[in-house]
Amino acid sequence: MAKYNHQELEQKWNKVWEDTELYKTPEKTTPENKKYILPQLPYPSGSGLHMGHSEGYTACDIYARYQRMIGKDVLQVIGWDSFGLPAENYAIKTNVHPRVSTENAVDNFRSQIKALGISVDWDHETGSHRPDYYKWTQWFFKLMYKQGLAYRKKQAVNWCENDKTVLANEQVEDGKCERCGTEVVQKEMEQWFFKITEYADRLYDDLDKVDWPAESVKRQRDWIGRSEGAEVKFQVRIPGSEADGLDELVVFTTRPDTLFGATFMVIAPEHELINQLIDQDALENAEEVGDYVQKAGFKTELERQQQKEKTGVRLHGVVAVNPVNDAEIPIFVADYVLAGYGTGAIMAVPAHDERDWEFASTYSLPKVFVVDGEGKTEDKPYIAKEGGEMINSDFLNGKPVPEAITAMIAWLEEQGIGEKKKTFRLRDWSISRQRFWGAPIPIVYDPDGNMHMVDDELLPVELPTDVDFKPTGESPLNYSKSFHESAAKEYGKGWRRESDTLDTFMCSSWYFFRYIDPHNNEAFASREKLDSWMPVDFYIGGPEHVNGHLLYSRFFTKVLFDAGYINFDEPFMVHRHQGIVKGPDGRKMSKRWGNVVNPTDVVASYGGDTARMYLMFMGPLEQDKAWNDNAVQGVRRFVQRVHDFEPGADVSSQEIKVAMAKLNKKVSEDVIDLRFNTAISEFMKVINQFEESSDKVAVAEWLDYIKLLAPFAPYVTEEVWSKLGTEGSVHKQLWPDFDEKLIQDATVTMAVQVNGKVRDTIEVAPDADENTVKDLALKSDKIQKYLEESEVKRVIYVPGKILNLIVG
Ligand code: ANZ
Repeated sequence: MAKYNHQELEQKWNKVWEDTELYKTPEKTTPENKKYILPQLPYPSGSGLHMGHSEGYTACDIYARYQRMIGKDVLQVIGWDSFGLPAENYAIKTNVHPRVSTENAVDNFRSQIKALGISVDWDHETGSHRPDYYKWTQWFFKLMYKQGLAYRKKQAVNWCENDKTVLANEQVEDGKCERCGTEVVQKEMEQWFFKITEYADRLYDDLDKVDWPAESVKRQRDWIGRSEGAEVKFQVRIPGSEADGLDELVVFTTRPDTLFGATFMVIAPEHELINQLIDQDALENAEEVGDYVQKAGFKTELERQQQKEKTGVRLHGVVAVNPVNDAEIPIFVADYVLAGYGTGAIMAVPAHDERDWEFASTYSLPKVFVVDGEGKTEDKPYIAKEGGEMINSDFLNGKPVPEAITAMIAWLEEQGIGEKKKTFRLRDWSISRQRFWGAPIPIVYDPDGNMHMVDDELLPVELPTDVDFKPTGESPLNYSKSFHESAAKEYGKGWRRESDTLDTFMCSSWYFFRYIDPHNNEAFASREKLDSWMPVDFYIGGPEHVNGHLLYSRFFTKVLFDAGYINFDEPFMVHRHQGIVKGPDGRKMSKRWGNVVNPTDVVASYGGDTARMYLMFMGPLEQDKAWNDNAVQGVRRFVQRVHDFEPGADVSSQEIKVAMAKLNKKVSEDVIDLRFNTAISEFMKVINQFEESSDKVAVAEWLDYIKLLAPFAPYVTEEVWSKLGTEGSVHKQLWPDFDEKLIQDATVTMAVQVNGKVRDTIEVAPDADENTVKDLALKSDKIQKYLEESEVKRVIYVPGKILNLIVG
């Protein structure tokens, strides 16, 4: 027997598979038979594939290979999220142009992925930094614009001083840049935005349509942050004046039921009322207010939310009128109210809100309880909603809170001073970046500064080469001569291009559409292919993308749906996460701890089969787990044993047939549920049994074993398959069937009842007939005790479950 040499063996099969185009996607498919299976696209970094990638790709690949073997048409693709900050930062550090370093990284990634035996169709590969890809990224920008969903606005945006760029809210973690950890500051800048907020309601509701981890659905919903309540108008006036008042103050509240308890108002420092009152000369302490507003401007939103002490300044000279009781109540400006949420103004109900309570305590303002219920005391705010009942609230008195909310909204609407309202935490998505390594925004400006979309025939607007890509805070493209000259050539003298580039999250919001038709030059993908392959059936990726990429992709899909390009409005029907692979010391793999295990080294020393199987054997896919070198060697020995095993019987023994049927059932179920670790233990158990009695194992059963193992260990199974003189590739075989009867347990324990009460249990065959079971039951002394003087009148029998003797 040939010695197991993983290097030779794996290289050989990689070449054969490539030459025979083994993983080519079927030309045509049907909605019932298609399986679009996708691992999240990687960012090709200079340091190569890491364990997280390898884990996700392997899991996806096992699933895909299984689907092929049960006869599905599988599309599995990997491409590159190859624009963006990391490539640029790497380029800045090493002084290699991002175009060069990115292509190198891509080549490296591709060969590393191939060495893991991942069965993707490389004809479908694409990368977001390639002009034939970003032509369509630019087309999507235009689509957003045409749909009224792209706009330019001067706004305070998140700014990272280190990376010298704007960041989306999703790219800020705890007030810091997610890439480099620098404290993010707010900066007023003209930016491009997508109106993702217009889709907030649908993005929230349609999560009902998908099969994602419950925790991720919740996190995305929390991020969208839908709040249901009411907007209420308060009149603002000079105290005691009869006139209708100066202005109106509109607040958003989730608790309109507590209106009778609103004893003061608070507005955000940025609220427009302040300037209006100053203009109208109505503010008595304009200077003091101005100072406070200025100071608040130095704080980040996070600081404002987290600060313990509530500060504020009363607006002297004006009051607000509570519409339910005409009470004149003071108005404060305070920075615990945020400008960007709701209306930037609140009615404060100190008796039932923590922050308002603290503020009222500091400024000695009245606290009026309007909800009563269990646990209410006078020395702290009473927060309960469920179970509370209204007091001190006129027409609401005695009503439970939910009913009071509805009644109050009805009253406000009747009076024309308020309405039911939903508010969202989600903000519009800022998509322009002052960086080089991204897709140019397809906009030109005429000599008068008016903006025009670049015509479709002139796409892509290509990234120029005559640019110093180092960041300065201004867009590097501003200084490219060729970039702007090409606009003048196309449109006329004095025309210039937009110099900002697009956020890379825009590139990755639609890549799964491109994968199905990556070489199409007429459309981002043909309608025919969209209709037959989309949506993605199975998507694997990291949980860190829930509030960014996954939300943006859903948004893009809905926009395409609304514009009539596709007939579905959710991109990823089933989504699963992989956990984190930690270092052997249990810490996160990092250069800093010197605990990085490189997948490529594992492939070199042990082989792709071992790397794959060990990654899956470590534990449940979605859990975090630590690397263990000894266990890798154990898996490697298993692969070797598969390679070396020789069946010795003409016909397998019954025992072996039963073991195989059980293995088949277990593996088939585990693959679907992604419980690869338990499937692998079962393979190990069965090979032990085989080795102990190889003279009882026939080639037929052994080949079934090999087929079942093929998705996990594609190389060694192909080798064994070819050695046993069978035709074609093991990866083209159909998943073996098994006989259910073989694995039914020989007997089941059945309860025997007398008049409905369990009196004994007996062991019977699961499909035994009624008479056999009854005779057996009647032999039991325990049962006889209850039958003494009576006879069996009727028998209720559910095979495998119960026997009930009705006596009387
Ligand atoms: C009166 C009230 C009474 C409130 C009560 C709460 C409890 P969520 O659920 O997070 O949406 N609020 C509204 N706009 C705000 C802003 N810009 N900055 C800070 N706070 C703001 O919270 C909605 C509640 O947060 C609103 O309901 C409002 O306070 C406050 F017993 O109004 B409430």
